[in-house]
Amino acid sequence: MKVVLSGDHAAHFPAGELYLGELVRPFECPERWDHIVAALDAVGMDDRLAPDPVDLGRVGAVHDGAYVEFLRTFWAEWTAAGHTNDAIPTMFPVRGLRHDRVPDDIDGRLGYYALAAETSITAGTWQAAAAAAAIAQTAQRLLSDGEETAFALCRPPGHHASADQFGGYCFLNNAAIAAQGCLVDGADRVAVLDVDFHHGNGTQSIFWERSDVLFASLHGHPADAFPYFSGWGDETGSGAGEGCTLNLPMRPGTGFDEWGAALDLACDRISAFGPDALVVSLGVDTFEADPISFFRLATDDYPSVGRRIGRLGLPTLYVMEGGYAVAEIGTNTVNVLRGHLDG
Ligand code: 6XA
Ligand code: ZN
Repeated sequence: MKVVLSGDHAAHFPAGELYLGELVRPFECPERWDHIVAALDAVGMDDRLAPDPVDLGRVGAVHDGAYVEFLRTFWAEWTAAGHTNDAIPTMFPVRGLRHDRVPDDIDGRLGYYALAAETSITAGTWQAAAAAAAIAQTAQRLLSDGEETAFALCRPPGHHASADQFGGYCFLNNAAIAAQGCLVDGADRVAVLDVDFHHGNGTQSIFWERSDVLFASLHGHPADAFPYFSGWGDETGSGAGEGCTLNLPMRPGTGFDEWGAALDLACDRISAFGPDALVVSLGVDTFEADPISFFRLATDDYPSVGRRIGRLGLPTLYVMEGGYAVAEIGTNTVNVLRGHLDG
């Protein structure tokens, strides 16, 4: 399996994450990447390549152009306004407020384009986010050119980013960019399987009305877990996309028996959809020792995750999302990939 990766990820490491009323060291930290690379090394998965430059035209097929421009120019505008510290959004266009006016003020625009306040923006955020999107694009092209599998080692992750909002550690939706790229490069239908602990609200919203992309997600129930305001089972898509969204939320303490059964259900739905390619939003924050999540998957469960996904027999692109048990993130991630390859 080819692995696409870039050292540019390290440019994104804000000083703090707003977490339960405190500024803490971000859970989404650069060492996550180091541990994954070390685990790939340990099993000899060394077929690696750097991404081609990001294709912003294609990014614009899933993101709002003004939002991408906001991300690209944010740090210059923020510092021009006299700020030297990282930026944290504090005011949002919530219930009862207008969504149709984009503020001029940079702090106002920060809130307009944000869905949550835990995700700080720092000097290198755009460099890293653009590189992550480029990684997804390059890995997608490998798949479209005939590779059976590929791993896009993206950081920062992407699945919470909607067409025009960042948050949940995400800026550009790497998985959605890849899924859309598959369609542009010849696929008629693509499935996105999101096995990260958190609901991929951004991916869901991007493809909500689309019949050419199936979005299936296993995640912590939104009554109990971030992002709280999407991911219920009754969210099934709308318009042409009605029935093309499948949400399987699960409660605190869910272990592999129940989670694996939900995965099988999602895989059955994917088979029935008949896609030409599969994009997997691969988070391993389902792990029992994850510091911010509440499922109970064990390291030894992850090969079975990859095996079950591999049994679909589809060209499959794994796109890295979350996972914050840093010491184990590499082994857990590689276990999924190896499970897929070993069948
Ligand atoms: C904020 C939690 C953000 C979760 C990000 C994540 N308190 N998404 O892992 O998959
Ligand atoms: Zn997650």
